[in-house]
Amino acid sequence: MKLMIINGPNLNLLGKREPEVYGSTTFEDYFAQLQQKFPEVELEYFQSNIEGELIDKIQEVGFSYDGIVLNAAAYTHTSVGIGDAVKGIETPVIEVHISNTFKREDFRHVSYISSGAKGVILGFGLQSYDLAIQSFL
Ligand code: CA2
Repeated sequence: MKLMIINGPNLNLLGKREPEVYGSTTFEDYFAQLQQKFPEVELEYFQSNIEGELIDKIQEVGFSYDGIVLNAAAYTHTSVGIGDAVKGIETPVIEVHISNTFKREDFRHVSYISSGAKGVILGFGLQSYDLAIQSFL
């Protein structure tokens, strides 16, 4: 089972800024915990602040990996390009969000990813990623 976690813009700041919204754990530390928790899964992680790089990665893994766990962050609410990429690949995508975007500003209630995703998990903190991985097992 080969899964790729893809994180979008500013998620490299996790654990370093706004801990009241996003918690105080860095994604690198959390990723190490996930690798320990799911030793049977070949788990990889990619983060970029650049829309085109996220699309390139989705296309690169989207015909060979068993699953993608995608937090497109702010691009979730703006990017037709990432939404199209998710629809254009074969690998199933689970959309995840750390926060419950429906409890937040109206612009976060729109997702260009959800209609192409296999499922959506949001609002469980970093555990949203854990739940998304479990959904593939
Ligand atoms: O809740 C989520 O996972 C989001 O995808 C996070 C995005 C936000 O734009 C989405 O609406 C919901 C923001 C990620 C920014 O992460 C930061 C982490 C620490 C400090 C500052 C930003």
